Amino acid sequence: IHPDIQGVTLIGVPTDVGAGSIGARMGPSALRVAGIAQAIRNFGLDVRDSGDLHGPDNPWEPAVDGFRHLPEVVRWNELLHDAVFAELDSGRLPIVLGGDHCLGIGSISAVARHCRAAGRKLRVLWLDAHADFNTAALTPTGNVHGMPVACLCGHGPEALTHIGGHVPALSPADIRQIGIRSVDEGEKRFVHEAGIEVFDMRYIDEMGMRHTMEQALLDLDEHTHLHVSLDVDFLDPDIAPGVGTTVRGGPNYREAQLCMEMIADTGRLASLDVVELNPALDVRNQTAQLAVDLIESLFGKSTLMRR
Ligand code: B3U
Ligand code: MN
Ligand code: MN
Repeated sequence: IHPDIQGVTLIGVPTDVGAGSIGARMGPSALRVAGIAQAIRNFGLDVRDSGDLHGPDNPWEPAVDGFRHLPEVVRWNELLHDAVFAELDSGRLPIVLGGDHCLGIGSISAVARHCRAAGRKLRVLWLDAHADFNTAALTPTGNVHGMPVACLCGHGPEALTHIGGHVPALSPADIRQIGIRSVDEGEKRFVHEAGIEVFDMRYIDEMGMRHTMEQALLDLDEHTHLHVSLDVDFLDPDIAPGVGTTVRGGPNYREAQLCMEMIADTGRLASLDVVELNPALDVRNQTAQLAVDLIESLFGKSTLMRR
């Protein structure tokens, strides 16, 4: 992790207002039950669990003007923005325990605001089966968990794009997407138009995870804040069934572990989202346990014999 980090704060965000199925609201509990706090404490870090944020219920209504539950999505993300910004401000590494991936908007807009104020460069690794670059016009579902990257890049309703006080919160040049294998047609065109660097599964299959991560982590320096947004559907559903939108053909355990180890080796991790875990679809909490296992690698657990 980043050398300036004073400690780690867990922020539970029990909601699925941006998702197409309910259950991700139980994600924070499942990650706690899988032992996330102790796993990070074992590295000698000061870990504080700040509990869960309290926001609106999921009204489970159809989309209005291309968005499902927009007022509720806005409220949760405003709350999360403030919580993440406060932790970064006190020198701590926030871990967002989602909740669905619409929460990337509040989390990363706070990270971007912090970096702007602190004069840090920002690199966002978006680990996901999906590009999450839809807009109201492009979305086939209206689910805002398919839109956070677009919102962060300034394409979305003002109530979401301006949460961090600066529009756009992110430049496409700050983002690297890894593991992508399910992108809607219009969304694909828009991702290319925006110029986001995407390491899709075809790339990973042909080039390997090592080369992929070397590319995604190029040009980090001592001033870089590295944010990881881990959508659990990044992982192959054979090892991670507990997500609402599984897509086969994802990274296996060894690839995912190497991905996390190479991020750890940079020593630049400064914030993290763990989202889309849906315990209602899981088997014996194995997906939460896997997420915790991979987070241990992300924090520096090494299987290396040498050194
Ligand atoms: N692209 C589809 C599916 C989707 C995106 N993110 C998730 N699912 N988790 C959509 O609804 O926008
Ligand atoms: Mn996804
Ligand atoms: Mn996602």
